[in-house]
Amino acid sequence: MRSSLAALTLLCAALAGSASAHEATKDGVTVAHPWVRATPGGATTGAAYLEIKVAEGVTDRLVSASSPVAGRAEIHSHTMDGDVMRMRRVDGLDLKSGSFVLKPQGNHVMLMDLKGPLKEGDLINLKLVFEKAGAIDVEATVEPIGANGPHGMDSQPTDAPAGGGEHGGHEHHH
Ligand SMILES: [Cu+2]
Repeated sequence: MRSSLAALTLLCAALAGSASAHEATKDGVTVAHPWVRATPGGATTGAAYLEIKVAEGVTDRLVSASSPVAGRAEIHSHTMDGDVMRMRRVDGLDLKSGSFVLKPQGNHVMLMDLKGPLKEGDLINLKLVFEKAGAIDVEATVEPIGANGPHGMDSQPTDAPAGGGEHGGHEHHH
């Protein structure tokens, strides 16, 4: 684990130092630090997380997402239903100036109908479509199963059982 975190840190430094699309800005909307969780073999869904930074005086709306690794992608939010965390599909996320972090236990992009497992250390393409800024393409890093943040930040183990099924084991509602 320690060596893989080091590798990710190196990877991140390499990405930051290159012209790769690990972070991309268009019309005042920046998509930063996109990452996904690695998936156990056989999983058909995964989740992508990222930060959206919106410049002063700009409003926009995230309306859809897609990735070549997934048959389709949906924007999901988390809500508490009593003690049960549920996620549900939303039509979009309204954005105004500031920082919006899509993260575990929060809003996320759900990757559905995965064409294969997401492997730690890989990079996957992720396209986010905004109402005004249009499509922004980035490369998301694949972080370990159960990671809580990109590049080993905040990656202390969660309460979820090891390999706890797809997507943290909470219930899916559609
Ligand atoms: Cu979800």
